[in-house]
Amino acid sequence: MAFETITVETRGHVGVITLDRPEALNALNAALIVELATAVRRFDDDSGVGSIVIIGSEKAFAAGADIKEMAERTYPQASLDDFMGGDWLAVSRARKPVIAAVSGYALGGGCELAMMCDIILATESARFGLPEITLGVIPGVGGTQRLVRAVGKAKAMEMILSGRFMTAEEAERAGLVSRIIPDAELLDEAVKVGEKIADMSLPAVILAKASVERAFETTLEEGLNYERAVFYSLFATDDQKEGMAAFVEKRQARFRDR
Ligand code: DAK
Repeated sequence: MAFETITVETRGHVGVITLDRPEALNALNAALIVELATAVRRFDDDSGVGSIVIIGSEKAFAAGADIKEMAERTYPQASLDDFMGGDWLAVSRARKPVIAAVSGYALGGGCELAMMCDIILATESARFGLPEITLGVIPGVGGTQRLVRAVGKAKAMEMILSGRFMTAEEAERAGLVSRIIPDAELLDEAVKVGEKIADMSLPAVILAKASVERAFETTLEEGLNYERAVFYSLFATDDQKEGMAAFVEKRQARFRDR
């Protein structure tokens, strides 16, 4: 499938998806969401890929869902069509780690897309916001739930109720952003992080991600039980033997994802 709204490449063992609608600040229209979901699922299924990077342009990661496309929707249409269905959820359902590399605007659905990713790296120019309230609606694809978990109630409420944007520096301080990266190095650094992850044992990576996600879904006791069960299960992998033997033998581990 040839893509029209994104570009896709593989760098080493990292799948890189670039959102590519510069004329609309990468506004997420239906075509882009379908293509993004297709590319994410493809990388998730590709045994040569260990992690995925999603990046936009210097000016915008994504300025939200496409307002021009959404403007004429009616309530029955929005609810009956399931509003683009499961494709919006593809990133949050990826089993492999997904890194958002954010420069410029990450607004509305763009901010929600970044928050579906597992790690957000950002440049100083990054601006995060959920301005849906200024359009007479509210965030619709995770914003009210994920932002509060990432930055706490006070900041989430202010941003969602007033539409205020957060700078990269504030977002890093608040815990939304993992690190701030110089503009020119954003993609290379994101790929470097992705490559580092891809070098690890994939079963361990997938289960580590699933365990962290559990922390948001369950009680501490249940989460600890889940973590312990996963920890024990990894002793059934060859990669556990290799990882620990490599440490003892003072050499680099070579994981084979089994
Ligand atoms: N949609 C469509 N076009 C957009 C856009 C958007 N979100 N954002 C920017 N553009 C277009 C502009 O219309 C303009 O196009 P032309 O007029 O040149 O044709 C071009 O991109 C450049 O934008 P500006 O001229 O406005 O550029 P500025 O630098 O002056 O301003 C800005 C940049 C990002 C501050 C501004 O463009 C802006 O405020 N954009 C809208 C931000 C926003 O409100 N985003 C939230 C949208 S609501 C769901 C899934 C998703 C969602 C909900 C539910 N389900 C699956 C249930 C998500 C909803 C949203 O994201």
